[in-house]
Amino acid sequence: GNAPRLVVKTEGSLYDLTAATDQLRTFEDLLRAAAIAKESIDTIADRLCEDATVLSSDVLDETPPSAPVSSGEVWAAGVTYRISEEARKAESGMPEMYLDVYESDRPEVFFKATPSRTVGSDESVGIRGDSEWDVPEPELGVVLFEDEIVGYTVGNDMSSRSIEGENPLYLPQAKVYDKCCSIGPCIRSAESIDDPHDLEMWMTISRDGEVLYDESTRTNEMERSVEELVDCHVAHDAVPDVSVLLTGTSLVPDEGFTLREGDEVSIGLEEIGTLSNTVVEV
Ligand code: DO4
Ligand code: MG
Repeated sequence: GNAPRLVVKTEGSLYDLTAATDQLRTFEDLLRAAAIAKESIDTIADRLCEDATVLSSDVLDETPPSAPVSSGEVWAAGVTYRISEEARKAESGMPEMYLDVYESDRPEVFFKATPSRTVGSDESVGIRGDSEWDVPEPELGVVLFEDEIVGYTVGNDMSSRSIEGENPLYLPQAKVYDKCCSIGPCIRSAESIDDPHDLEMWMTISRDGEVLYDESTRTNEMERSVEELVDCHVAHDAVPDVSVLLTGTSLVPDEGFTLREGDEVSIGLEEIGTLSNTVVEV
């Protein structure tokens, strides 16, 4: 049916935790159960897997997972990779402000999306009908619970470069609109990732079966650490218990490229997974 189920993927198997205990239907439920038990999410999930139903690995192909965080807010950091700083300077009428933010102590952190504007893997992401130049932004997503990093996910900070380029004060319109954000396909627990600052990241964009963009990079190209971005995100602001912070785009298609309805965007992050979305005009 449409009721959410919580699934844990280990190296070998897939487990349905909702079958083990009807209390756990979302990732947020798992976070709260771990907090009450004063255990890590890995420890509690490992224990629950002993009583959980084992699922066939085909289940996730037949029923793609929805966005793995369904409450709270998504925020995003910007201009954290040199490639993003250069792209922004090129598109903007006010280029110097982007160099300032790349180099200054205070990073750029902005509000990105509510759950109502966020989609999961295999759902559609939006481009605005009043925008002429649109790109996906592949980003490492940090998942926070009560201001602590509990996991990582893959994010797509869909952006209108024409609207942002026209005037920086239009940034909220370039960034926040229907289906502007995608996260998924899963959350990888923080304790199971060796180093979030050294992961390969790649993106492909296909149109009518033809690959138009295919590039990769590593998160070690990021100018800032995830801890530094999180500290800035939660300072002086009571962010919701559960929130996702995207950490800035690491790949930017060439200037001549804009997304069109029907394009397929896939963003992969080593050790986490691949987030795939089809583009729709909103
Ligand atoms: O400064 C505008 C947004 C930057 C951004 O989203 C990024 O660098 O990823
Ligand atoms: Mg971005």
